[in-house]
Amino acid sequence: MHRFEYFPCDRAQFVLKYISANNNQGGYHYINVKKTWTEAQQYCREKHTDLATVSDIEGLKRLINKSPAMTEAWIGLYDQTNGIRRWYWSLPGVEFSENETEWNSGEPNDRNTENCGCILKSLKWIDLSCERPEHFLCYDEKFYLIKQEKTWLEAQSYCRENHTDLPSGLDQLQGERLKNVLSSTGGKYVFIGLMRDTWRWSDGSSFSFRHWNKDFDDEENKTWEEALSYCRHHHHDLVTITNLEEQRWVQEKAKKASTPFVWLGLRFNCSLKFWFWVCREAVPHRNQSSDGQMDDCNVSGAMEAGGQHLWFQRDGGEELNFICSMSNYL
Ligand SMILES: [Ca+2]
Repeated sequence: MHRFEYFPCDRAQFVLKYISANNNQGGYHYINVKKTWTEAQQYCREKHTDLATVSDIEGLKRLINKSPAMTEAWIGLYDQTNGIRRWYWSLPGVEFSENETEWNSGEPNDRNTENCGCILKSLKWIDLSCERPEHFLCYDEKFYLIKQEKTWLEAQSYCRENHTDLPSGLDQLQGERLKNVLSSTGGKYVFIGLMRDTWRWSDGSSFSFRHWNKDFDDEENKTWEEALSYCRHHHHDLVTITNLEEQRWVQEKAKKASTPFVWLGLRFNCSLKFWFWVCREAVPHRNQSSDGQMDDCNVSGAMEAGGQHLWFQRDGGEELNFICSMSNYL
């Protein structure tokens, strides 16, 4: 039963659960307690080994099987605050080595942040923006040149679903066979399994395994007002929910969010003290309510990405994923 209600923000703080790994047994232990990431890390280090490290897709499956009740849970992956980036190969088990690289001259030059790698016909590598859609190579014993433009993350998913992975390591990325495959690129850049990021595992292991949700990315995090404006510009509006069918549609989308909540087109009028759904015909404007009174609060409604997908009151300045409605009926 999906109740239409909201809770104050302080009840929504710790919706995440966490998993700790026992490295001796190579297993995972699902802890059904709500804590912040730092508290969870401390707990795991005291009572087990550390927060869970996931080294490959098989490990991910074991982790998920071990915690059937889980909707979302902390793992040991964290973004370093000082942001030192490090190169990785996409294929689990292949370690990146500075001594085994084939950078083109002047590369990697990191122009406007270039965290992914491409290969040229000459078999030399360049760094390139991960968001820039390019053709790409997949590998499983042989090469597959995929002439579809995808971002690096999309390319990685494609290769993992259809082959093994993006080609990784100098051993794979050399030889006449590769040269022959690349001869038909028409001079386009081709993504390979090279990426760098600032993420690290809590237990210090250097696994390159990442499994980011690609339906939402950082660029999709917006304040409520930015989200409203984005949806109105690119789609129809921020999503509204007026019946159970719409709730179900939105909660399926929300499950894929990278933030714990997703913005809905739900707004609170602070001076008149009521919630309302925004619609294009009645444009709400913060700081000015319908009777002209100043309205200095910035409170909007968001659905929790996991759990029962209840709605919560959130500060509109928070940067969250959001869901746009595509047409008039949603
Ligand atoms: Ca470059």
